[in-house]
Amino acid sequence: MNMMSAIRGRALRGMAVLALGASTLAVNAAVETKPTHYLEIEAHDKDTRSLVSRAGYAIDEVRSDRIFLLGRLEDVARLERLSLKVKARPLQERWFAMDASPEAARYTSYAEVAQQLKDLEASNSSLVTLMSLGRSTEGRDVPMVRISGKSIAQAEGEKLPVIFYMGCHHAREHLSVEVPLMYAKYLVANYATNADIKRLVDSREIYVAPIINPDGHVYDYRNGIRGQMWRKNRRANGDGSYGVDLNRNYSWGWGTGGSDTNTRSDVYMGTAPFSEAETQNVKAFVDMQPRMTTLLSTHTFSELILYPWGGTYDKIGEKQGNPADLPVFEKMARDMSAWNKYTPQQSSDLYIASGDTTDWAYGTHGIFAFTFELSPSSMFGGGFYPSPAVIEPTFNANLKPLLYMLEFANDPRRVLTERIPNFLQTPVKIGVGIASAKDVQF
Ligand code: 0X9
Ligand code: ZN
Repeated sequence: MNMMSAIRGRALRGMAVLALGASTLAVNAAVETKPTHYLEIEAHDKDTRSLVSRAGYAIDEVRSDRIFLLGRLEDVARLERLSLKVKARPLQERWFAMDASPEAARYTSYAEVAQQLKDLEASNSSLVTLMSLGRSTEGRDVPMVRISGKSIAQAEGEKLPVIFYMGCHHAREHLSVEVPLMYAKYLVANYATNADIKRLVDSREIYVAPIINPDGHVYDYRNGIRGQMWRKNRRANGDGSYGVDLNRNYSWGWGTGGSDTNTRSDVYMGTAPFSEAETQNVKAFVDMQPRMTTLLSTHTFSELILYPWGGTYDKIGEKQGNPADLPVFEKMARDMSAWNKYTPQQSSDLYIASGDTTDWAYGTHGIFAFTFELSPSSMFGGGFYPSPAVIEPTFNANLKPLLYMLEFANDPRRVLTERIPNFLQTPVKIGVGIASAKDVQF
């Protein structure tokens, strides 16, 4: 199938055909090993952090002298056997709270995301096409919008650059849904009145898929009550356990460290690279987009801008990749950090983790692929379920970084030689206010 017909084949007109999955609140009967404690581990360097990630733990928080992760009391002894110093704190109820009130902002459910993207298409059909990236393990569609002033045929004829924004590989990372969702709406809402947005939307093909892992999101999402603290997808592993870590299931360096063969681990890598429907969806789409130059996968939390490699300490170009790309990644990450004040770094400086989205996208396709770990900076500041009051400021802080990626998507190497254009140097009007006070002038 050629690319155009493949994309057309995936375009879905109307929510009647967007499968929302059978029972959205079904809870599986099998016993899950839920975390009970937040473990604090003394760790002064990346080797110590990688010792922990290689032992099959998802590290949730990194500080200069310690790390934190969700675990259970039995993990304390296990980690101590690796000669680590560990403290365990019982999880606090407030760390699970998905606050909501009728008046205040609240997190968006899967069905609402699908509906809002459908509405976006309905009221802006010349710019927006609702599609499905594919089906999830439990049969839900993965909603995605294509945003462009040009048709697919025109975009192909003009060889427009393609950029892909994805959210929610990890179920409990709800802010990672909100930012790409608000961004899609922002681009459409500002097209008619903002000449720079019009220029970019007319000269790029933009794809936004806010929930790559719908089953996990539905399982985790609770409006106004306790979330489930769930990370993985909802694959039944066949032994009573559920879930594969989608950010360990991509093929580049799959299974070479920082992921686990134990099905109960939060970083379970799956039975094979791309064993999961959700990562297959991303692969099938990206593989047929030769003009895709840039990609962002939003996650939470920690306030970081990460770039490859994550599966090895080697720098880009040292053994794999093009050495000329390293300064481009570094400059992009640094430029973007001026707006959101996040820390720019190579993924593996955090800890080794193999099989993530960005290593695959860059390694296989040369795509300038970034992971943003959005707010907050710590579990103690709200962790995976910060107050929904942070949704808007988090979007505001990240709007310019997202627009910057879009600006340079036609040739990311331009960041080395060209100034950041004026429209990114002044506050961006977002319709509901002015960009964050964190905003800086270059
Ligand atoms: O561990 C992950 O998958 C990401 N962090 S999260 O807390 N959202 O789970 C970070 C991935 C960055 N990649 C590597 N460190 N390799
Ligand atoms: Zn994540």
